[in-house]
Amino acid sequence: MGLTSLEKIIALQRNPANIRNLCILAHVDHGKTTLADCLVASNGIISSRLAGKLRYLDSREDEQIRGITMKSSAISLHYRHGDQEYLLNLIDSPGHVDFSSEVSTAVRLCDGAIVVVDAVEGVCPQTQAVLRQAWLENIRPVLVINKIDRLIIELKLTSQEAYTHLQKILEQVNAVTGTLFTSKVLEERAEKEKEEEKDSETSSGKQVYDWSAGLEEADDSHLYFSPDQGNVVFASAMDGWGFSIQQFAHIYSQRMGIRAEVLLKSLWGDFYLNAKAKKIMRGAQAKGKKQLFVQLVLDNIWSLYDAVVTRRDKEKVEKVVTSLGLKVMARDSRHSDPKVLLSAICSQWLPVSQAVLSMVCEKLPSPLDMTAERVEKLMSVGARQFDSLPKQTQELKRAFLQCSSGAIAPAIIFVSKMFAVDTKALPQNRQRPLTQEEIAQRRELARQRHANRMTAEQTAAESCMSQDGQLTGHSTGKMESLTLKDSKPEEEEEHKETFIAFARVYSGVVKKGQRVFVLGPKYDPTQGLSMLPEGCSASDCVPEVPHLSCCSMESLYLLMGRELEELEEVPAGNILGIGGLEDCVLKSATLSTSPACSPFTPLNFEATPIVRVAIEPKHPSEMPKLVRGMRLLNQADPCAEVLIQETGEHVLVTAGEVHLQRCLDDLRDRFAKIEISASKPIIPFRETVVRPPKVDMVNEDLGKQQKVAIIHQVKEEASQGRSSDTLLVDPSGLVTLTTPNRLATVSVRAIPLPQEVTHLMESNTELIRTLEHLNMSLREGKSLDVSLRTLEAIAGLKAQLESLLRGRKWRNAVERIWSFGPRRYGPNILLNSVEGYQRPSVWQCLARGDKAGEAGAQAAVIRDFDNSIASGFQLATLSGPMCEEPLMGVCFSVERWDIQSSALPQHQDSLKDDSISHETLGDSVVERSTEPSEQAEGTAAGPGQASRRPDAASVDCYGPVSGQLIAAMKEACRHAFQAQPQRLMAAMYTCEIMATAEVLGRVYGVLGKREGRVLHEEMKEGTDMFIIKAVLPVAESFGFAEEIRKRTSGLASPQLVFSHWEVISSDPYWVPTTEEEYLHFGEKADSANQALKYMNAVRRRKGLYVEEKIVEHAEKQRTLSKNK
Ligand SMILES: Nc1nc2c(ncn2[C@@H]2O[C@H](COP(=O)(O)OP(=O)(O)OP(=O)(O)O)[C@@H](O)[C@H]2O)c(=O)[nH]1
Ligand SMILES: [Mg+2]
Repeated sequence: MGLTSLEKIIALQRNPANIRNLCILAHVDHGKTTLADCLVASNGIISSRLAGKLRYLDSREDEQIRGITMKSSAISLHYRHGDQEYLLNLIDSPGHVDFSSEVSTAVRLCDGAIVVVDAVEGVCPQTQAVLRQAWLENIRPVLVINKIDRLIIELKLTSQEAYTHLQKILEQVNAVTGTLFTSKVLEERAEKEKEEEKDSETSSGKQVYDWSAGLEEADDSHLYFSPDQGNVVFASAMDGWGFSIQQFAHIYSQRMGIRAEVLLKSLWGDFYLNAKAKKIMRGAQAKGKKQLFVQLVLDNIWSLYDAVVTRRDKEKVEKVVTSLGLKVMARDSRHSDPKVLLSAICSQWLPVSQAVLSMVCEKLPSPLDMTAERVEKLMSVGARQFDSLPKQTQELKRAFLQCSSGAIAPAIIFVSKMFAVDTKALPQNRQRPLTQEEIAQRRELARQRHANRMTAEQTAAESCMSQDGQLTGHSTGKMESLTLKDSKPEEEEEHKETFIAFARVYSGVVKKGQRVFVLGPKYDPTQGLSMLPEGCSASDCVPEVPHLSCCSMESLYLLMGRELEELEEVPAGNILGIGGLEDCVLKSATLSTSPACSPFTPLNFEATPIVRVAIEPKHPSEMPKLVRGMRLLNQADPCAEVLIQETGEHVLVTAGEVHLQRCLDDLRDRFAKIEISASKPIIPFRETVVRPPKVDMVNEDLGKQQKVAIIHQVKEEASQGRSSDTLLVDPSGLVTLTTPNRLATVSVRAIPLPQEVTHLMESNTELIRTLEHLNMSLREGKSLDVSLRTLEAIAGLKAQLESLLRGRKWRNAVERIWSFGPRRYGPNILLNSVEGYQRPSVWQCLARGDKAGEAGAQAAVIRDFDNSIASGFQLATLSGPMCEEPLMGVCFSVERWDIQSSALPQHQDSLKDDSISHETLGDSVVERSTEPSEQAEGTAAGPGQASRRPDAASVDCYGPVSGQLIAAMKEACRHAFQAQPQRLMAAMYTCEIMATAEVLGRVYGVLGKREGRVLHEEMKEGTDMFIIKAVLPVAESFGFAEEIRKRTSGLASPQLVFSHWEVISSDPYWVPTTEEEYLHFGEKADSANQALKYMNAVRRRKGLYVEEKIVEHAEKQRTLSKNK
């Protein structure tokens, strides 16, 4: 526990005004964990000599080996600032993109953040990402510019250059904040204007909007980082020093007799000291003078480094040490590494922990300062707005703001992740130091045991002597076997992992053993309140409410880095660990004693899990262990996904290569504890069609004959599989397919969607899903409960689609959209181009009032056949004909759809089976048999007819027609797809690589080899580093980071982030027609067809047919005669 006792921390927990919950955020390797070490050392938990080397919060073995943090971990520290004592709950987070979900879990529980920036590298992609995350969660950041020693030792900048450099870094960071702020102001303004517009819809008159007006009004000065605001610390965590300009202002105000406030304002900026006039003047740069910051601050540090590290000038060092009034131990000054002496001096002179922790106490908010805006954001889930929540729920806002630990305050807790610890490491199972009495007692017991054994041995020896000498061996053998047996259950015990919830109390006091409601993410307080008896609590026997369960918090812990301390109760405003929730919380949850509480908004995850591998145990019999292990892994990792595919494979989806490696290690060593084998990463592809290209692979003009050839191919394939008379392909690519029972015919055409449309649908999947839910409830005749905002968003999407789908081909297309797919929200469209077939639009929820009701009634009637077509489309888009991967960016337009008159006899057959119930429909059956032609003429589900025979239609859907229609629609889509030029789409990563000029060539080499494309390259100002931004196919990315690192001797290390899908330009079905083409692009040529290679790899993995030559070097067999 270090110097602070547990009692002290428990006492501090009760005073929320002096609590700071904060996390350390930065790009990878900018020194978060090193800084955390310095802060931890200030509490005596680790020795200050080891601070920066130990990386105490990286408690996993692989974190230590790889040197990167992989999970966020918390520690509680005590700090005395002025006359106040503070409790700091500090969370160290990982910087690697693969673990950005861990950052989200940390940020949610905090009120503030220390953003660390490397003084050499400046703002990096993850720096931007973490600033954005802090912004999205409304937490306040402070800045630490770290690794300033690198400017001195590595870059060898002068103090003046360093000042300019630091200024640039500040500008960069502020630019990111500025962008976030501006976008928010503009958004708010737009919203306000919209409301105003609505209010004054009738008041006519042209208005001119001044977009910048909002920006001018809004005060943003507190947002920016500036040393004179006191929210910036300059540091070198490794050498243990850090300062804010307050410290220097304080020192010099005494020494120079200038007021501290004046110094504070002028220490950072374009000011200089006029020694003669003893005045601080503006305009240092123009006059060529040294800025105050350089003269009074940086120069001191530079000369210290110069004396200690560069020149090793013993005398000067001694002079400095005595002038600063420090004490340096002899062993430090004699040490062969000058850095030891340096950190001994610096950590006394300008201890980094003091600078950082003072800033934290002064500048970061306490839990009491939580803003109403943040509370509303936390409490309003998805489309629901805070105002639309029930009144009791809205009242809870006060509880958040008060952060009260009173007896009546409802307990509100948020669990942001579950983490596993070894059961043996829990405090209740840990060996505690024994008291004197206990030691004496044990000694006595041991003595007795010893005496007993001695007597037993004596008697045994006596008996052995009388019989045979061998027997003794037998008896010890027996004992061994006994001890072996004894150790077995212990081993079992060892396997156990206990899950602890990483949580924060927002209101009330949580007590050990207390029962609370667990609110799932979909829990609706309105529903809960109406179903639960008033005033009921979690310990009562409550009726079943969807997404609500009860559980008790069996144990509470104080998180102390690698250790846990048991607590009896935790008041509001603190971060804690909760044991005993593993059965009711999967990854995150909201806990409360009040059922009125709404679940918190889900965490913002930046990373998309994309790398998937199939996993199986080395020994098939260990499958159950694997399944259990994967379940535990799923719970323990905020981002990893575990699924079982239809093929029966157990698949693990992770955010990247490093994350994958960690998950596999965890599975092997902790959760499953068996040997496992993982497949090669399964790379996702998408299939699409494109507009007929003008030139082919070898840049030759493509004539009409190519098109005909494609269609020919389709026909050929069709004739192999089925009788070709059910399939008709016309030269324009329209495919007409009849069901095998000849009852229905559909004609479908595949059209490539413009890229922007695909992008739009991709970025709006959530909205499309909501739209689909709305349509579903409309079809079921349920009432709508949507916020205005959602409706506006849907209308916006529709308008955007309309503006993108223009031209003759797309006339009125948006209105005619039938469905999205696959899974009803994917980036493909089914279009209703059937003449005379009216179906309710997917946008029907936008039409309010009576109209919607009418459409709903219609929809209920015709949904049966309509659904078959949509289902066929869903199936077709889920797995395409190229390699059974999902489709993307394809529009299927249904141009004709009829059900033949021959359907009728069949209908009657099926109807007869159930004659009694159908007698009641007498009318409609008669009508059918007397007017058989009607169905043949019209479309099956024309609204007119359907409304007349609602029940008959619903019977049909269970007959053979709908099933065959689904299959026929699916096949028709596949053929229509094949009738167009097909292409594969590859998932792409973007990566930003920083490299020095020397290794630039090698970086390009590796990128080129892996089909990467450089987007832009620029030189980072003030350094000799280049920043290269490139895109790289996911398929080529495995081992990329490793290769780059090796080839550049560790100077460049890229981070890959999934960005988008991209069409691979080569045609996988292209065949060479001339010898020359064969030589250049044939199977054995150097430039293999990339798309074909990918496609065949996927087909091979899925066990599909792959067209390839099996015999590679055929040679005619001949008898070699000896005499030749
Ligand atoms: N020169 C110098 N090196 C530093 C300083 N602080 C940290 N480092 C080094 O930078 C490397 C990364 O430090 P970490 O503290 O592990 O970085 P991190 O931000 O925690 O990295 P992740 O957790 O993986 O994102 C280590 O080798 C440190 O020794 C510093 O002030 N000066
Ligand atoms: Mg770290």
